[in-house]
Amino acid sequence: MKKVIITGVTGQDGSFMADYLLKNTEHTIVAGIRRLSVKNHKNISHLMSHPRFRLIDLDVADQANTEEVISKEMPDYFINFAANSFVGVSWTQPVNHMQTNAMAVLYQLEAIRKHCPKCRYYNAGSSEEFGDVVETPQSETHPLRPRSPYGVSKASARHMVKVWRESYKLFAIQGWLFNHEGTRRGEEFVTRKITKNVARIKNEYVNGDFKPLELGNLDAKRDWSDAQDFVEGVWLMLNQEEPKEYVLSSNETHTIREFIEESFNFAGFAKEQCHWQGYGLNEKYIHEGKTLVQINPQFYRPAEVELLLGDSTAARRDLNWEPKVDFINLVRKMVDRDLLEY
Ligand code: G4F
Repeated sequence: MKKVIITGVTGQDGSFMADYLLKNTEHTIVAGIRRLSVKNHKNISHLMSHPRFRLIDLDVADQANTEEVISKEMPDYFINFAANSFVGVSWTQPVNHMQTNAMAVLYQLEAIRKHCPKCRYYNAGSSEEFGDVVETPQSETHPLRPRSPYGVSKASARHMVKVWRESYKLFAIQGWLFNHEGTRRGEEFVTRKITKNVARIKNEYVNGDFKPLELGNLDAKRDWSDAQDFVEGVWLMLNQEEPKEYVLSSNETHTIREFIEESFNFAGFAKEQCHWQGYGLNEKYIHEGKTLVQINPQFYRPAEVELLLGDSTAARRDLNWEPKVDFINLVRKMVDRDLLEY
């Protein structure tokens, strides 16, 4: 029986990874949790009494705490999903992003090098590292051209992982994960913000009095997948013979506008009965004379990654991995859940 430390286990990816490993392996999961005065255990409440699941205090931004945990636990795997993952806030909290997303990785690599160099290490990388892209689709060979402090923090971590892997022969990798969503997605990310608000509007619409959903740039294109498919890809990446890094993506791209249309469509606001009206800041999505969506300039970013489209050919070939849920089914799954829970 092996031991896997997962950080960020209360978040979407960490909790899905814990579910996946408890179901598909015999390993013990040691889940690192940052101490908070108000607990945010919703995504792991179903695991609390599992005999192979244990919580420990771990603040990844604290070097002493990180080294103590790693030297005491001596894990076989360390999966770092703890991060500030919301790109939009990284302009107002850039230092915090560097500390949590980059310096924390350095603390982990150093502790693993000193105390358990056989431990297999995964850090969450991002397609945001590709930034203002110069080739489409983006594969493992695309240059790093980040457009946000978040992207810079992830690109910095990538360089550290590479240097520690090559200098100390660690099994340390950082995949490039394109956008991945699901029913545990945080409500500030655009997909969940849309599906939550679609559920709200669907319920309030009958009274005729509802506040439209407010968004920023509707023309950005993203390559969206299901987060549950991605945790499997990460685990396959961690269990190859040699430490190689891969892109995980759906290999399809869609605009925010398409995500909106499909979400409202599933909730009963048929695409054929809705239309877009106006341009730029005045653009609106209308159903029978009522505004469902409007623009709020506050949700625009100082710099935007306009287009992400992944090429995960290498992961599909070498890891025998492929996503099971496509764009339409991802939208349907998220809308269905939010309608049910509203
Ligand atoms: O959902 P988002 O906030 O995700 P973003 O910025 O693509 O980042 C996500 O994916 C990355 C992988 O590519 C991860 F590394 C990262 O941690 C995170 O999971 O925004 C998606 C797009 C952006 O272009 C944004 O400008 O949606 C646009 N958008 C338009 N209106 C909005 C809004 N985004 C948010 N969050 N809120 C809006 O109102």
